Amino acid sequence: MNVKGKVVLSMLVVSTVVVVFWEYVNSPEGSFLWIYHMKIPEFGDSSGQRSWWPPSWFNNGTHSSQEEDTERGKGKWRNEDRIEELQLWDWFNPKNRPEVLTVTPWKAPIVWEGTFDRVLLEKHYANQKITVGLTVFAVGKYMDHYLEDFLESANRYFMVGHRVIFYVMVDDASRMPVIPMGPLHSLQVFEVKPEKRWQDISMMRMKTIGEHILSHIRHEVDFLFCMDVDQVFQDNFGVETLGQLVAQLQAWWYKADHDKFTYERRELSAAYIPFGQGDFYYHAAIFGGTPIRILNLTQECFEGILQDKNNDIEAKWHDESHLNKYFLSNKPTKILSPEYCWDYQIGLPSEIKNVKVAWQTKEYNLVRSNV
Ligand code: 5GW
Ligand code: MN
Repeated sequence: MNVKGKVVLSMLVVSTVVVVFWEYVNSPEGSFLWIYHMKIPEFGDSSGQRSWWPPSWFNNGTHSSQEEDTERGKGKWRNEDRIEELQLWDWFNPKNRPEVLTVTPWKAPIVWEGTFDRVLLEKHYANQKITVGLTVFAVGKYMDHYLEDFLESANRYFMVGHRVIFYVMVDDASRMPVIPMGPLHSLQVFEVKPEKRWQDISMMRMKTIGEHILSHIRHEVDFLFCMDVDQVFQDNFGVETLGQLVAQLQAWWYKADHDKFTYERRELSAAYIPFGQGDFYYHAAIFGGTPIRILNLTQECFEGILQDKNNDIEAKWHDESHLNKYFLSNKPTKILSPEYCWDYQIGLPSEIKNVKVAWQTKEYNLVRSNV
């Protein structure tokens, strides 16, 4: 090779190294994993949408995909590249809870009381001036029965000291209870069309959350949680729960054998998980992550729900079955212990040190008139 050739070759090598390094330092997870994620079909078309989304026969015309494509291209996602994450070992100490499983086989933390350094985490996220969103649906009698307790307690315990936006979806905004909000908290109320079948109320949350992320939530929050309304906060649900993709262990199943999990076991369903597979049984009452990851989750779950409807099958535990299927191939980057969503009907075993959210009693005879 002549001198000119050598110069060109070395310039190519140097620029490749610079580009790869730049991608590395700018990736939210500080690793090559993120680059890999960007290349898989999940986000690979860079449109943030799938061709089926939203299906024409379900589209109520709230947004145009063209417009969203351009906006995504401009990087208008509030969280994109903005939030720096701490190294796991700076804030997480699994050895403090030797009696429980604190790390998944894929090395994600399972957050139990005592495993995290709250002071350090608080300081870190306060510096980043984060905003956290929380979606909750209260349709029909669920509004009168649960919404006030849920929001009042969330106001007291959810992400205290950080900016919070509650996104409340109701069928009749005129019946919305008045709930005083803390100075950093705001409330946005949206009306949704009530579904006739209760299974559909629960499942259509996936579609509605996805639409709201696309049309506004992605500009407004860095992290988003989605919760059932039939529960109350009892202690701090803080920044230790934040992550790219966060799943909740179901209180009745965290000690059970995998093959006893109530996953969907019929092959015809999109939520099918064969025996011998599956990591944990996750609870659909709490999930969270960055808006872009939650968008993907809601879209994929809703796609599964639609596919099942076309095949005249409904998964055993509805949206929860599809969520469990999603987490099988999209591993959560953080898992919350059952202390974050506890059912006192179980009692209070010694490993449940501090209950952050408790299930409300299931008064189905009072609230499920539309069954
Ligand atoms: C109504 C009848 C049967 C099942 C669900 C409903 C229902 C659910 C409803 O009438 N209104 C409503 O807002 N929901 C939303 O879906 C609530 O946010 C509720 O927390 C969520 C899931 O339904 P859940 O809590 O009854 O389901 P499980 O799995 O906790 O029993
Ligand atoms: Mn519930």
